[in-house]
Amino acid sequence: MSRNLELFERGKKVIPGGVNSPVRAFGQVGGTPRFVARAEGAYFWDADGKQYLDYVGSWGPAIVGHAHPDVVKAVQDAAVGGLSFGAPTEGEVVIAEEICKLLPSVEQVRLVSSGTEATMTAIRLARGFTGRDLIVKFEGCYHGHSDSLLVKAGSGLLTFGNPSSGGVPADFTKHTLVLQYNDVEQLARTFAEIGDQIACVILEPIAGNMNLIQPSQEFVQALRGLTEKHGAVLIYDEVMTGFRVAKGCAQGLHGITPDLTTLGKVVGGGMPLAAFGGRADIMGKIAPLGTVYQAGTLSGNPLSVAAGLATLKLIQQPGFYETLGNRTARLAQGLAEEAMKAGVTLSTDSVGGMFGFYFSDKAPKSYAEATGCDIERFKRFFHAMLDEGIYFAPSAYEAGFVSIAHTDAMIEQTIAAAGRAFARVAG
Ligand code: KE4
Repeated sequence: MSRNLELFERGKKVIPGGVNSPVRAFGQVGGTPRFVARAEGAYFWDADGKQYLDYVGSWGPAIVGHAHPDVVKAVQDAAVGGLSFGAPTEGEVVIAEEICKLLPSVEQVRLVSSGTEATMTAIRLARGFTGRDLIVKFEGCYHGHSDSLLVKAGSGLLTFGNPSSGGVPADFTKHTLVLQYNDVEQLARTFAEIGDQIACVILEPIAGNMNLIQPSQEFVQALRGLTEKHGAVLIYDEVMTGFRVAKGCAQGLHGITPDLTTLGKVVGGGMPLAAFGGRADIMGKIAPLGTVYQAGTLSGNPLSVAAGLATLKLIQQPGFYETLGNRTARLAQGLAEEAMKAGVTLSTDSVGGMFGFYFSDKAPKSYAEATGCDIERFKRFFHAMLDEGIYFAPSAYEAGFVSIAHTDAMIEQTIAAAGRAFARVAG
């Protein structure tokens, strides 16, 4: 029996589903999850010692490659000085200054330990700042697992959310409006009708949780204009896109100044560090200054801050994003070329170090289009690539991630492997 299977069977006895986050269980693709024994650069080795080229990278954090010597040393050096104090440290000031330097829209920032905490608090802050209850999200966007965000579109014009998870009372989602990504007309109609009741709109500025879906410039411009006009707080949830798609994040690519931004993943370099920040007048409402409460035992802990600072230094090296973006674009192009050769219908897209591929004739622009892709063929392709030693996200509704450690040769090796995999799934 493979060690992966043995560990999975053992794990399921003591951990629900054998995993500590649902997507890791291979539920959509079937088969046995690969238990990572160790990772370095672009690779990880599973419990059976098999090597994989990793295009998940911990769902985004590993942008400089796994176990980068600078990041590991920074964490080791921090660890010998103590792991957590529950008291302020110099490093927290330094990384807050760094984030504010990199993101002009962020005048003040608060560190937390997960993206869920960051978005949950950003929404509470927007509600506290505006005195309004209603929030808006978009179908197919994921912002972590806080109750008011676990909603699916309701029926009817103003699609107030229905809980998408067990254990979430309807009362907890009745103030959450779910609109369609990239639907400018619905957005305008909604704001015309109830814009002055809306506390905030939270957006994945480049969606990565219904596969990669880019917004139209018209959509992001309309969203910024309408929120400004109606006094609603615009929250750019850049937990995934932050320092992933560009040094200036998605807001830099869009030329949009959001009121609040949430960060995670890359900003912590793989350690538990996330953040929310933005306009000083809004951030001034958070405790201990204001009445909006938020707290965290491990917020800003020295090891996460050390990993984050080391990572933020590495991504600012000259040419980092040009190289990363070119390699990612080459991967997307190569996948499309190989699929065409095999007669398989495939579209691809990429932004910075993030990519998506879709078994459909065009890149989806909405949740409905994303769910219309050929999932069965995706599953077969996923496993064919796993056989080739290439690890893509185990879900058709996730984006892929390239690190700076993925060399041109590795990208070409992946494209060649995809050619063989497409041939297996054609027809
Ligand atoms: P965490 O609580 O998982 O740190 O962050 C939640 C979150 C918030 N906002 C966005 C845009 C996110 O993508 C996420 C988490 N992303 C998923 C990837 N689809 C994490 C992977 C998982 O759930 O295991």
